[in-house]
Amino acid sequence: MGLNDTPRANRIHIGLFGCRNAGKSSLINALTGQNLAIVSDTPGTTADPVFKSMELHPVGPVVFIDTAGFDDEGELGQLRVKKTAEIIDRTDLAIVVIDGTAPDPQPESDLNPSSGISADLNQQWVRQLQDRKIPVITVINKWDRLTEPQRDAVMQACNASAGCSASNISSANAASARASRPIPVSAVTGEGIEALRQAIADAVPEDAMRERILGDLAGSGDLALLVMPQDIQAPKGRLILPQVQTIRELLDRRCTVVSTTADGFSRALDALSRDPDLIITDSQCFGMVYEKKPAGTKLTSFSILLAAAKGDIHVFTEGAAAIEAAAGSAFRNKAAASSAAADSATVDSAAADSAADPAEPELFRVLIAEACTHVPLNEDIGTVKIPRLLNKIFGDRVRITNVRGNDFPSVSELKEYDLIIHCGACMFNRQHVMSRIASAREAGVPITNYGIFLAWANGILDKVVLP
Ligand SMILES: Nc1nc2c(ncn2[C@@H]2O[C@H](COP(=O)(O)OP(=O)(O)OP(=O)(O)O)[C@@H](O)[C@H]2O)c(=O)[nH]1
Ligand SMILES: [Mg+2]
Repeated sequence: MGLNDTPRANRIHIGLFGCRNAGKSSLINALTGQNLAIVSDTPGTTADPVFKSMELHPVGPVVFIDTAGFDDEGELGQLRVKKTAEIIDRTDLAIVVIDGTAPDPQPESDLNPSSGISADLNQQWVRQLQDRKIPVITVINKWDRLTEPQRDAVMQACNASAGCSASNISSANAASARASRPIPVSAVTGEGIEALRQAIADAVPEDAMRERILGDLAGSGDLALLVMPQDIQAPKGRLILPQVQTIRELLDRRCTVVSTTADGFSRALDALSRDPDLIITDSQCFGMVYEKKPAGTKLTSFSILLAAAKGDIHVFTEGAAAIEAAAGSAFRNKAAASSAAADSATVDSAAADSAADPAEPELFRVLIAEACTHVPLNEDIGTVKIPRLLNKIFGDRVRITNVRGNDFPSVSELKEYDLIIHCGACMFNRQHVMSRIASAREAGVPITNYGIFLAWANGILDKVVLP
């Protein structure tokens, strides 16, 4: 990725689903005007999901996800279908591609070489996607190969089948009506591709890209002080993405932006001729910044901003409240008192011991999920700092499991946990995090994230502003 490129996590994720040979890869090539995806008449050409980032006029930065056919067979085929199904979790908008030359069961028709199996599958997938509240556009491909009467028959069959209507398109009514009809296209001649592009623009969910990170927290003329992280996870020579995005948005809003590190915080305050309107801090020095900040200055953290942009801030704060309930306020206060010590290497085992309360449940099982797949660092938040804080709160009653990247337990496996703590997910798109939140809710397990947990553990969650 070049320095000026939109990161993948900030792009609308458009998943293409359909049977093998329906023309999914050809359609991506037609939409992008480039030969990006491998096309062949051998069914099963696309094996693993393939991501293609591009600027799609008039939508903006998108990433197309080309998938293996959902009718794939055999042991390997089933594994490929599983991979395709996993893509649903991160799909903001789905295109279901139907092969117009093998569309719908019509036993008498010569249009039906595939005996209707794929039509049922198409409907199943459309329904599955719609159940997940994902807007679906249905496309009838290979239109160029059909005669006029065949076109009418295929269109009728598709309209008649409930699976062919994209009823959950959330845009304006006219756009909805337009999008609810299957769109005939030819990936080979380009017919219908412009109409498909427009349908995509109409169907993109409004909250797929919560461009505004700051909500109502900052306005024109405000003075914002940013307290940047200084830990070893910061990449050498650059800033991490949430900070870059925050600075950009503050500048777009005509704010004055001043940056400091934690150890320069007091010096930065002294250097200003007035109190800042807003301080955005690295969550790891929350406590110190809260203590020292001017009374009238609003305080929030990068992680809280990201949690709101990349998930559901209210669910996350409820998740923190669930720890409160499990731990009791006495533990919370203990954690707050020892928050400064949380960064030091020594665990106060006396405090941990005294935190054990026979009235509390035996074990508190916590899943810590990290989006990044980087090798854990010495002072890693997910594997060192948060476990240390949990030990302070729950003593040896806490059981912690760490997962990374795409390894996230199924709903039934999630039931094994009392709490999920997710990272800020700067590498994921919002839909991906929302899918995990939905799984957690289905399993009945509270979910929170790093920033909200740290704010809670430091006892100041109720003292920060939420976007
Ligand atoms: N005539 C015609 N042929 C098409 C069209 N779209 C795709 N094809 C052909 O159909 C075959 C399959 O196309 P692909 O794009 O590889 O299909 P796919 O859905 O990606 O297939 P898998 O990767 O195997 O799942 C190729 O031979 C394409 O040239 C179309 O609109 N018209
Ligand atoms: Mg393909």
